[in-house]
Amino acid sequence: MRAIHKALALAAIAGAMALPAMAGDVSKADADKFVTMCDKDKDGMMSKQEMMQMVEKMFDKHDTKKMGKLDKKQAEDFLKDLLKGSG
Ligand SMILES: [Ca+2]
Repeated sequence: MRAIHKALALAAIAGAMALPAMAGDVSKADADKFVTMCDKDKDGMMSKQEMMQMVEKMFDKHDTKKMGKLDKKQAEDFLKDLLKGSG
């Protein structure tokens, strides 16, 4: 189940990055911000583990009913939050 959860989160990220309507133009600055946000060990790079931890934290923040899932509105806010780079 854990692996499926991570795969879904990865898919959400990939979708957020790929969807122009959601992401607009993902600029270098956006990428820099995203990497910096995820980069817990400050090596200047975003590992898969670092990204997943950040995504899980963000997911949990929007999973206000603690159901382990997001409805469409929550998912929208989740994606916006991810791309905004706050967390
Ligand atoms: Ca890192």
